[in-house]
Amino acid sequence: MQRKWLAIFAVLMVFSLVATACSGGASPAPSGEKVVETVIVTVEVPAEGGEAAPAMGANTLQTVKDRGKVVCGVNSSVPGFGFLNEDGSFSGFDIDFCKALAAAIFGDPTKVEYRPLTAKERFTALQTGEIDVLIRNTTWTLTRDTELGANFTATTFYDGQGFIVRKESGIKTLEDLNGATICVGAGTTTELNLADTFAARGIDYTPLVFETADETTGAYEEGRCDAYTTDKSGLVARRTVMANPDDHVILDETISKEPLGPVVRHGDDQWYDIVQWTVYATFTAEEFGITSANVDDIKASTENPSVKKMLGLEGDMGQKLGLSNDWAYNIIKYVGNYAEIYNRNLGPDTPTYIPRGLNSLYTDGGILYAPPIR
Ligand SMILES: N[C@@H](CCC(=O)N[C@@H](CS)C(=O)NCC(=O)O)C(=O)O
Repeated sequence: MQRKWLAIFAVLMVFSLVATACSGGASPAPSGEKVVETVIVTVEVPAEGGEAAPAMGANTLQTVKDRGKVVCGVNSSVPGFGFLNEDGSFSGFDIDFCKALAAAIFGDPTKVEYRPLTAKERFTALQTGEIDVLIRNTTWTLTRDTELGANFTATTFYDGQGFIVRKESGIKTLEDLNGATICVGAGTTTELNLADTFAARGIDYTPLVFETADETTGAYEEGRCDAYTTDKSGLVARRTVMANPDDHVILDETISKEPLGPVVRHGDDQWYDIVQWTVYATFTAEEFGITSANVDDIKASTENPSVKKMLGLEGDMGQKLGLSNDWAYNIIKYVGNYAEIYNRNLGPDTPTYIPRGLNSLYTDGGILYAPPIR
């Protein structure tokens, strides 16, 4: 049957209070006003009723293989997570999962094209097929999972929203922020949580909304805001690039759940599986004590059937994903297990140190739990 598809661009929800990126200006919202997330999404609808629309690039794996690289939508301004270095390279925790995916597919972690995206641009880029996967401190929510055509794979980092203030302000609690001006990024869960939480607690505030972290924290550092709010990981990260990091303190309170992880488009289950099991391979390698340093020795000597399956010595696990059977070996060899990825970017020896907390394996008191590779 011939099918016609009509692509319509819909501004799903419009938040009128967003600053323009170019001007860097921002217009305050009247406190208490309902805030909705700003996203532009492409929706495919059948011109004549009937079957469901095929997803953009429904065979993403083939597209990626033909192209010879994965196009990964990332952040470029959050040190430790997604950051564009002066030499033009990207680094961070999210970046390492782009590399892990490339290692799983190509046996080569460098086969990635990084596409820096603002919070507001990211879902459109995913929808239109501009990127294969979004790995950019993106929170899994019901609305994004449904109306935005996004599918969230395994959570790589359990986070929550916090606030940073100047130490000299003496602000210690959210209630101390009554009457404050608060800097926040557009197109984020952050804006929504801020509005909901402050309304529910009767705290009066004025948001100043910007499209990039540089603009948002810049305005905060200039003293235009009393506080800057984002995911706590983002607060730790962005404090490291402030002029005087020690002048700022992150408040204890966490106002939301922000499960962050890689996102793919609706409609390509195989690709979803590949991205999800790439993450799970890093958890499982940590659980088994397999690292980039010992993976070759373990592969040569192991008698453990679970390890054999994971490393491609039996069971054809990779083939079931559409990959080669050394997919997980390549992830571990070239990028490392979850602990290696975490410590490289967020460990005690980094400027962006964040204690593992919830992001420990379930065997260590955290909530990272991978289903069995078998
Ligand atoms: N996890 C939240 C927030 C993600 C987010 O984009 N946060 C901002 C904080 S200002 C950011 O990372 N901005 C970096 C940039 O666009 O330069 C979400 O998914 O909405």
